[in-house]
Amino acid sequence: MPVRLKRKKDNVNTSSNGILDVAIIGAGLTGMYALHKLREEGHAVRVFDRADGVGGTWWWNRYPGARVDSPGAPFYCYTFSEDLVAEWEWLETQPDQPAILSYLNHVADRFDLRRDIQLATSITDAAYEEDSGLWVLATSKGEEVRARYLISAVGTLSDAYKPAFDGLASFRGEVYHTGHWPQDHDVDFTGKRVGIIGTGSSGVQLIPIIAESAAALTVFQRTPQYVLPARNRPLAEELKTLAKENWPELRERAVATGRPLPKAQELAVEASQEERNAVYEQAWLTGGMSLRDCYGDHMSDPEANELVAEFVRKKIREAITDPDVAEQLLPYYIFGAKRLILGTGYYEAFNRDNVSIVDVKKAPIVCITDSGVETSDGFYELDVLILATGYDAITGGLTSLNPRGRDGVRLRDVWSKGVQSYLGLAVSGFPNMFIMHGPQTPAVKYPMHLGAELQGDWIAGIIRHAKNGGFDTVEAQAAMQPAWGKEVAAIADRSLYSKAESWYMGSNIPGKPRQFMVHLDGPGYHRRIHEVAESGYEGFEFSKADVAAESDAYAAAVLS
Ligand code: N01
Repeated sequence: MPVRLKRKKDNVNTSSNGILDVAIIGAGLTGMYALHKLREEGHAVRVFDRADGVGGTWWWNRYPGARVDSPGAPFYCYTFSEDLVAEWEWLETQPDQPAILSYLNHVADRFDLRRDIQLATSITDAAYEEDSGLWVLATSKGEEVRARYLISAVGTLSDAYKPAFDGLASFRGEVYHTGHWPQDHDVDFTGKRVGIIGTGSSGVQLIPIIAESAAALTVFQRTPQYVLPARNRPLAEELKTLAKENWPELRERAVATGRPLPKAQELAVEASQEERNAVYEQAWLTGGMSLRDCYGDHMSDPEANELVAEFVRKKIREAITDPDVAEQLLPYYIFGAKRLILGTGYYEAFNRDNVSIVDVKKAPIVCITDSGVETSDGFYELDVLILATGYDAITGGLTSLNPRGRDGVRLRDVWSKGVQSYLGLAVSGFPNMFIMHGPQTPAVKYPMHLGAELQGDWIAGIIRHAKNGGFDTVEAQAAMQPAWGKEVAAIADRSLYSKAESWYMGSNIPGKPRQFMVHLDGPGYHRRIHEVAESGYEGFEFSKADVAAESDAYAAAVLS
């Protein structure tokens, strides 16, 4: 049954014919901004989210210790409203999950977003209808929703990955995934034998906290990480003032350079050992991403990268009392190629008597039994098992919905050998569908909220362009996609980010095509999409719904 979306007094933006102008999936930071922007443009918009509250990743990731990493406060926020910047008070350099969620709730109230957000509602199917040029969505509530445009704002880290361990379902203790932490109760580790699989950002934040109360904590580590000290602390008054008083310039600089504050230009390879050590020590004390950012060549020159990598290894050796344990925690791959992690007391946790580490690269997990984890050289009895095993990153949120484009072609089939997109915003064969913070965009390498705003503005612009021209359908031309893929890959090849296994590459998910999914030049990306807009949206085809239906050969063409 189509949902009748009637114009209501309290809901001026819903359409009178029951058809939305825009349906947005996801009420996280991208979806919320898109709603705000598109509603300002006069569109009938509705956002759907499976969660019971707004906030996306910050709604789900409630595990103890969850807090933001780079760039942290006061820059981890929306930038479009100076009033919002002026009125919100960040208290810490790395705000924790409750603080970020309150901020996002404040934004939802401040801009009256909630009236157009439908929570606790999953989109279970999304299909493009050729004749009408509309997207037809099915919801978990049994509704059918029709919309001219579909925006995926499902998030880059929303599709929790649970490895298919044999016997996982048979475990009789408590099992949690960090990305689906219980909403309704605190998890009590007191006196329990806890096992955690995974030492990415989530595991690293959680481990020292569990260690404080668990009887025993066993960390199942596959790959050691470079964990930098977060050094979360109260946000200095000067920084608060600097941000509030100089907001337009800081925003402008962030748009132009990807950073609100200037980046170091000096090169590690050109500094003397003495100078470099002093700079590294200072950066280690300052915390956050200072160590990565204290020289300009860490992520481009392998020699500089090895210098900073060795400095971190030295710090790990110093932090851990048992040299055998330290040895297991030492990373020997490109520093920063896996996302860098900010920790608090992470390495020190391994000095506790109740914490032990198991190298599951050497002795892989064989199965989970009803009472614990069995590896190839031992059995670990547990009361609680935590999966800090990450996400089907960047694409998983959308491919798990698996929308159907023209001729019923599924996105997962189109992307089976790797992502194809134009500007990371649109996919040929999926007219009127736009993706925010998707693959082949700088989503995770650019200030998050600012990136969402620039993409949201761009999408609003192309929809306006179509509307003004009397067009119903906008579609990326298939011919533009290979060149875009090459452009993204070429930038990645010039950096060190693509030189290690990571979720940026899809290598954390068995069977996922290996492809560097992130556009590493954030400012360049935003200039590029701006130029496309200025050119009248070169590479997009605009048409009327009735002439938009394509030949039967279409499916074969996109799948070839
Ligand atoms: O996930 P991850 P995450 N057997 O993919 C291991 C953001 N974030 O949730 O490295 C054994 O990084 C896997 O091992 P390996 C941030 O962008 C931000 O921790 O693949 N182990 C790895 O150790 C982050 O990068 C914040 O060899 C298995 C771990 O599980 C992203 O989210 C906080 C395994 C997964 O690490 C994801 O972080 C939290 C298996 N079969 C998250 N499968 C902040 O803002 C996987 N692993 C601070």
